[in-house]
Amino acid sequence: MLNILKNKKGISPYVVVAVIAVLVLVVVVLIIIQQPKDDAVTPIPTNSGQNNILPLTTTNEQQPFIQLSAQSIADEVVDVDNLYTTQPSWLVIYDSDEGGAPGEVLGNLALTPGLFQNLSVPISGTTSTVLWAVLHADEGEVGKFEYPNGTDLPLLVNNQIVAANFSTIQEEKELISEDQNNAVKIFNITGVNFSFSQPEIRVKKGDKVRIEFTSTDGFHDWVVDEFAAATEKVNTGGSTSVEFVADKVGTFEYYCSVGQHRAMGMVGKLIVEE
Ligand SMILES: [Cu+2]
Repeated sequence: MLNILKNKKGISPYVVVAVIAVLVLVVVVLIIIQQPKDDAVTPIPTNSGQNNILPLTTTNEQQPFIQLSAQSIADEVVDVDNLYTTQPSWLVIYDSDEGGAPGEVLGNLALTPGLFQNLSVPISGTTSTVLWAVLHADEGEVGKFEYPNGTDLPLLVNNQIVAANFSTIQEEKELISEDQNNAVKIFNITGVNFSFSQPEIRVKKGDKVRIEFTSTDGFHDWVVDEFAAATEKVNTGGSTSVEFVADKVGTFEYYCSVGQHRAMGMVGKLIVEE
């Protein structure tokens, strides 16, 4: 054995044996580390589209509960983070009524007893900013939602319904278009003796407008009376700017207020469209 291990360079066979022993030890230690611990938490499966049921081991003493987060309901689905129930049940999603309490039923999902994570409940569309999730009993014919006419009433625990409300988040699309509406429309206009580089500019009602004005020849400014907007007067090479909200529809004259420049034709049209 030792003769086989002995290599041509004459390294001591004892060194070779020691190295092999160390390697074996390292492998054994690695295998031990890889062993799952008995007390490790069983991971909750999170595959979407499936309602995941966990065995009722540690939660038998627990009361039913519902946990959900603020979410978009643009896809007409309510996602429930965690839910626990002790009997055949319905998870019922309610719109909120005028007083903010559960109102119209928007959707439901049948549940067996158990602890669930990442439930998805299809609902009909609503524009409400607050919705409710309420646990109902599944009595009578199991799997048939017998409510409000029937037996499947809200589950009572200590004389209280098991419910959670949550906020709905506006669609991203709407938020983006709002941002666009709030964006500043910038126009670069230059002035010379005696005209502006742009005879007209067009914006939409409600637009925030910024005029970046530069004089390339002479002493000028840019003024529109109807929006009380006026830049400073600047000399050749100077730049200035003014910002205003075009909150009126119509055609308005902008002009240079220096001397007789307006009368000499240093004007333009600001057109605000609906
Ligand atoms: Cu001028």
